[in-house]
Formats: sequence, C-alpha cells, structure tokens
Amino acid sequence: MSLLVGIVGAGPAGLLLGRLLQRAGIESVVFESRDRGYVERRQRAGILEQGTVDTLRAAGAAERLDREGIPHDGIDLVFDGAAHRVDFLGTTGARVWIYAQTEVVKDLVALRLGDGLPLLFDTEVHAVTDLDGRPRVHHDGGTLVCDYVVGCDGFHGVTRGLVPGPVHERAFPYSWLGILADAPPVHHELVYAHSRRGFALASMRSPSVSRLYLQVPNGESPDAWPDSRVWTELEHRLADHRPHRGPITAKSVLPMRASVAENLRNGPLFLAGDAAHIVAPTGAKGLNLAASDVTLLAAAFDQLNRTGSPALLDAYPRTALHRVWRAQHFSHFMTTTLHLAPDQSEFDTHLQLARLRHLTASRAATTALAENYTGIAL
Ligand code: RFL
Ligand code: PHB
Repeated sequence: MSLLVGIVGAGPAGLLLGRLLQRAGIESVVFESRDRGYVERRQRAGILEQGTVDTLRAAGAAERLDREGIPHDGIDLVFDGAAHRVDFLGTTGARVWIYAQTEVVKDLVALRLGDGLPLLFDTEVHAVTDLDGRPRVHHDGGTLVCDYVVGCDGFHGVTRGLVPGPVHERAFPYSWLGILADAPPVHHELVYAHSRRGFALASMRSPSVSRLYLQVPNGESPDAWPDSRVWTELEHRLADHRPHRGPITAKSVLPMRASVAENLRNGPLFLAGDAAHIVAPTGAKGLNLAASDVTLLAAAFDQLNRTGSPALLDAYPRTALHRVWRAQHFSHFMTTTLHLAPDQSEFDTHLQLARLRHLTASRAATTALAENYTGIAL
C-alpha cells in the first residue's frame, strides 16, 4: 500500500508534516498560496518546546537549530514592580528554545526543495471535493487526486470550512502591539510583565534582535505608537528590565483570540495547526501545537501505511484535542493573569497579583507553570 497525502499550506504544520511523511516513506504534495519569500519572512512565533525540538531533531531538520537556537531554562515574571524568576529546568528538567518560526520554515523549505519533493508556491487551493471517496484538491495549477488531504492552511484557509461542526471561540478585550528592533534583548530570558499600565513581553530573535510586545486596546492603529512612545511605555511596564533602544524594523497590531474546532475530520480530510485551533500567544503554544498535531498525524499515516490499521488515524481528533485544550487552558491562564481587562476592578487586579505571588513563591505552582510552558509530553 502506498499513500499520497495532499497538504494544503506551507506553514510550520504543512512543512513539518511533509518532512515526517517523507521519513516514513509516504508521498505528499504541499500547496502554498503565497510565494517562498513571504512564507519565510512572516514574523510570528519564537519559542520551541522541548518536544518540538525533539521532533525536528528526529526528522533530521535541526542542524541549524542545534547551532543557533538559544536554550532558555526559565522566564522572569514582573509584577509588583519587580522581577521574579520562574525556573523551568530545576523544577521539571525541561527547557525551551528561542528559534524563530521564520527559521524553522526556512530550514524545512530548504530540505524539501533540496530533496526534490513537490512544494508548490504561488498555488492556491480553492476547494477539496469528493470527501466521500478519493479526495480531489483543486488548485491554481489543476486538480490532484489523493488518498488523504491535511488542511494546514491556517486560520484564514479554505479547509476549516469543509469540516462541519461547532467552533468554540473566545475573543479577548485587548490586542498586542508587536515590534522587532535591532537592539540586544532586554534580558537573557523572556520577561512577561504585569503592570498597572497593561501587559508587556520582552522576547528576542538573536543576541542583537529584540522582539517586544505591549498590550494595547482592540482596534488600535500602529500609527498611534511612534517609536519613542513604544520605548517609553516598555520602560514603564518592564520595571527593572530596562530595554536597550534601537531602530524598530517592524511594528504591527495583533488581535488576541482563541478558537477550537470540535471536529478535526471529514472523511479523508483532516485539520492540523492553526486551521484547527488558535490560542492567545501569551502561552507560546501555537507553533508547538501545530508541531504536535502533525507528529500525531504522521505516526497515524505511518501505521496505516505499514500495517493497514486506521486505529491511530481514527483516534487523531480526540488525541489531538486533549492536548489542544490543555494548551488552550494554559494560554487563557497566562493571558488573564497578566493582562488588564478594560473593565477590570481593583478586586480583579489584587486577585491577579495574589496568583502571581503564589506562582513564584510556591514550588508546586512554579512546577505546574513550568510543565505547561515547556510542554507536556505527547
Ligand atoms: P500558518 O503558519 O498560518 O500557515 C498556513 C499556511 O497556509 C497557507 N494557505 C494556503 N495555501 C494554499 N491554499 C490556500 N487556500 C491557503 N490558505 C492559506 C498560508 O499562506 C500559510 O503559509 O499555520 P500553521 O502551519 O498551522 O502554523 C501555526 C503557527 O504559525 C502559529 O500557531 C504560531 O505562529 C502562533 N504563535 C506562536 N506560537 C508558538 O508556539 N510560540 C510562540 O512564541 C508564538 N508566538 C504566534 C506568536 C503567533 C503570532 N501571531 C502573529 C498570531 C506570536 C504572534 C505575534
Ligand atoms: C515571541 O518571541 O514572538 C513570543 C514569545 C513568547 C510568547 C509569544 C511570542 O508567549
């Protein structure tokens, strides 16, 4: 038995799935509506969990990650005007890596093209039909008949709408202003700050590039944030962690929302990654969930291909969704603990502060945070 899997979307989910299927001897074709440069430059996630790194290593896609990725053994939580460290390695033995999504994508694209496997840029998929038999992928260049199709086409893709069933959603009453700056990171680890002026996050892309976020009201325009205002506000919110100022090279506003499709399958069509669910970025989970979804799917296709058993494939929606809801809960916890809601009372703020003090004072609470942040094993 030899399978052909159509993969819609060349983000981290689609590219990693293609790589894992290749390692299992299963053919796939990846369709991507955008061009290569766009996909490789899209600024997004920065944190890889231990399990994501393990998967990339096992897939032979971690050579540069192992050289350039920056391991982090904890984070700083700023509240009450001071920084408090949360130790991941000491409590759980696990860590995370700073290695940007752009770099993961570049590595996987280079491997796939280097191996001469089909990765069709500038090729939009318009529909997937025949979901009661052999599915047909209708794309800019024609039609491909496959055995299975995996929708890895993100939150704005076409496949989400082809899987009927409820979608559970939450919109948060604030957004993030994200900037990229040619400036050394604020601190050697990430800093998540709760303040009376709102949330701030100091991350990084390299020893000379900072990635910084500020909570802003929904509907805010980046034009309301000239560079000097961004730096001054970061200085207020990050307390002792004074940012190094440098040229700001990108600035955008991102809505904060969460969504989970209750159903991840329609016959031979499966959903994975942001096509299936999105999480608020405060927990750094989106890219890691995309990786764990496709790790499960690749193992399921491998089982089917080798033994003819669809057991893992049939189990995929349930197995994946348990992990998704764990991450969803953690992201919600981080988000609501650290942001100030527009209608928040003084009572609410004191509850947040009590939660933050407990998170850093109790080893049990620190361990729970560390377990969730570094990722619960598949
Ligand atoms: P993607 O990356 O959106 O890729 C989907 C791809 O599908 C293409 N596409 C189509 N192709 C063909 N035909 C069609 N009809 C198509 N429609 C769409 C798109 O062009 C695109 O290339 O989804 P994927 O692969 O599921 O990956 C998900 C991640 O990108 C996402 O979850 C993370 O970026 C979320 N996220 C973070 N995740 C983390 O794990 N750690 C983090 O630190 C983190 N930080 C973040 C984030 C997301 C952010 N934003 C912008 C929402 C920080 C931010 C600011
Ligand atoms: C990032 O580096 O872009 C980043 C890191 C941690 C988050 C969200 C985004 O929680």
